[in-house]
Amino acid sequence: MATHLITGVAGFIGSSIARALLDRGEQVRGVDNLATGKRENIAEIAHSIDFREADLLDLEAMKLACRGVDWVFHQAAIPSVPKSVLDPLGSNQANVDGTVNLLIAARDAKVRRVMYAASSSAYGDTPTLPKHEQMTPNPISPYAVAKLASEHYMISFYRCYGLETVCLRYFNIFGPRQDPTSPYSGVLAKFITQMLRGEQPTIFGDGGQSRDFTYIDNAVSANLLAAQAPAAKVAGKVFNVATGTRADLNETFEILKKLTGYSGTVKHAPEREGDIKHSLADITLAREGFAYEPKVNFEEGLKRTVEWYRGEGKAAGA
Ligand code: UD2
Repeated sequence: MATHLITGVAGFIGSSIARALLDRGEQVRGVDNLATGKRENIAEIAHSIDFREADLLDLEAMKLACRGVDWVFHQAAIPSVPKSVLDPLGSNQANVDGTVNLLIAARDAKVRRVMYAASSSAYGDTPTLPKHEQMTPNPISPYAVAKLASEHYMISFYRCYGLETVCLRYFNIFGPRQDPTSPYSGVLAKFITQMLRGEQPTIFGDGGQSRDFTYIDNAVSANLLAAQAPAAKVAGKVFNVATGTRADLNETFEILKKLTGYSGTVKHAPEREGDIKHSLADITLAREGFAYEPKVNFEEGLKRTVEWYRGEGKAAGA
């Protein structure tokens, strides 16, 4: 049976991929240094996976983790624009040095394919919408630069060593288990939990900024499809993973008011450093490359996410 390695397995996206693979009866190994990942995300699957607490910066640990592995889903990262603005070195270490270590380990272990959690932030603030993969990247924040640098490493390892790599440029993934508790948490996880608690959320800027918010199930399915697609279609390539639609923060706040029952207002604070204004993906390449289709649209994704946080009592301030 094939073995799948997930880096960042205790994170929101990594743990979701793990559950999907287990549902298919696959064998899963996972590494996480628990810097941003949480054991509770893998609590109910802990007995079914080979979990190793390890840091990507530990090359020997990555070599051990890659031993006997066929597919790697590289989700481990410090995923935050503002955090990278405060600590560019830390962002680079986790998001670039860690990736290079993993790639060396995967190459030496003769892994069949590595799927990489790339980021829509690579496009930066270019005015053209939707963003398509042929556009010249224009990263703004250190985080965006680091995620883009790792894309280039992915492609380089395909070109130089023949290690099949696929870069999946995620567009603002959201859903159950996204950590709402850090000041750097994704906006939807923060807003939903705040509004469920009756607390006033803060919009940085005028709220006109828009995102191609993508429900987690879509990202999971993109990973599974990319792993199985013919190499000629995906290896050494970059694909947007999104829905091809966008919503701005003001309209999102209105939808969330209905879903959460929050009756208050929103407050405004200055725009964030390194922030980009609009983000929207062209998903044609992913459709052609591995038959990707967004399965869950934005509103349905919001509904499911609100219900999950409500059910988990996350809004109570975990
Ligand atoms: C970027 C990437 C995303 C992913 C993520 C890291 C883009 C377009 N997207 O997300 O794909 O890699 O980094 O996980 O670059 N905001 C508020 N109030 C809050 C929190 C956030 O107004 O309490 C705003 C924030 O200023 C921004 C928007 O909400 O304009 C989205 O912020 P985010 O941190 O959820 O994600 P973003 O777009 O930086």
